[in-house]
Amino acid sequence: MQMTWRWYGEGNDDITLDHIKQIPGVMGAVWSLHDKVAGEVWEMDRIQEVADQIKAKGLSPAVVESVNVHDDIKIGRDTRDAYIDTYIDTIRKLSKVGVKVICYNFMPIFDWTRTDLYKQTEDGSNALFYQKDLVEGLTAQEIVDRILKGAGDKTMPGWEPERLAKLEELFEAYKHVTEEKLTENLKYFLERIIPICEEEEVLMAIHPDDPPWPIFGLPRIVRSRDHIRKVLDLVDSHYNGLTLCTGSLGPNLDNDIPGMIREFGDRIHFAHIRNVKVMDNGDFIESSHRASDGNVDIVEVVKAYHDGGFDGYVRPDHGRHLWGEEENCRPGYGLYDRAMGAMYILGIWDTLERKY
Ligand code: CS2
Ligand code: MN
Repeated sequence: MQMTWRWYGEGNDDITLDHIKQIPGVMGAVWSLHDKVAGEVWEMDRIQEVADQIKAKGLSPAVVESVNVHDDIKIGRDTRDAYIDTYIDTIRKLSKVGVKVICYNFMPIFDWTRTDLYKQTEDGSNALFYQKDLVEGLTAQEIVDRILKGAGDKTMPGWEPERLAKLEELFEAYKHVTEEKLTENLKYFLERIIPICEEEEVLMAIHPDDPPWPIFGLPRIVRSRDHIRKVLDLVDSHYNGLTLCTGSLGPNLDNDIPGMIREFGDRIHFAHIRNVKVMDNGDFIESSHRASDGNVDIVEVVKAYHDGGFDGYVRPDHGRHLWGEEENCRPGYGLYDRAMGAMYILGIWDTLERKY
């Protein structure tokens, strides 16, 4: 397994490439052009610039998270072909600088959804929290207002204020997009891009829906074993693969995550590892990576990867905010808990590598 770290870019992340280099075992920076909204052209010189910055520090730019998919593609509007052309152009350009994996998601309107970005926990740290009855009781607009207010001046991928300003229009556009329709639209997208990925040797890795159930009446199609199987079968190519995110699938306790890792095997191109603690009422909070701190058995997760000879990319996903770092970091993307997470994962991995 190749350990990586999500980096938001020069001047856009308090955690610099120099910091990242000091975390044992990290070989790559997971990056994106974070100022680009879905559907925008990625210029070659901008791509080259970031890849060069990463390479100059001896790190690999092999993973991009994310190239976001325009809503018109998910909705299946006539304009989708032009947006797919732009997506293909980005795939080709990324391949030129050594990108091997592109992580993306196919969630309508929202990326990961929480009700609190800084929920206090007993030990004084705070973390991303999902309160089920609030999401069920509030309108989408109320949740958006809550999240954007909580985020303050920090930008969060998938929560672009400009895009969410048109929430009503977006919901109207998705009115007839059922689970089946969304799946068909994903198939259409994949059928066009996967041949290019095969040519350019760039692996696509769809990220699961977070939380793994429909919210605000919007369909969600990457949230269980059966859903993922279906997505991988839409286009049966090694290049149509998965980002297996334990923290996204974890809040549904019926999801057997180690089982999925064993089943999907070499179609997993990128592993996101994080833990969640699920309460009896269905609320959940992001916990430390340690298996005993949450409901995802991270030891079993790493063991499943190890048993399968996983040699793809992995990163510690969200972490809690510790020691006051929430003043400066993006929600879920502080330094300390993620660095400890990386070490926990590598500790399990290294132990499994030993033959006693
Ligand atoms: C999140 C997402 O769980 C995660 O990794 O931080 O924002 C994720 O990057 C996107 O859903 C992938 O497109
Ligand atoms: Mn993830």
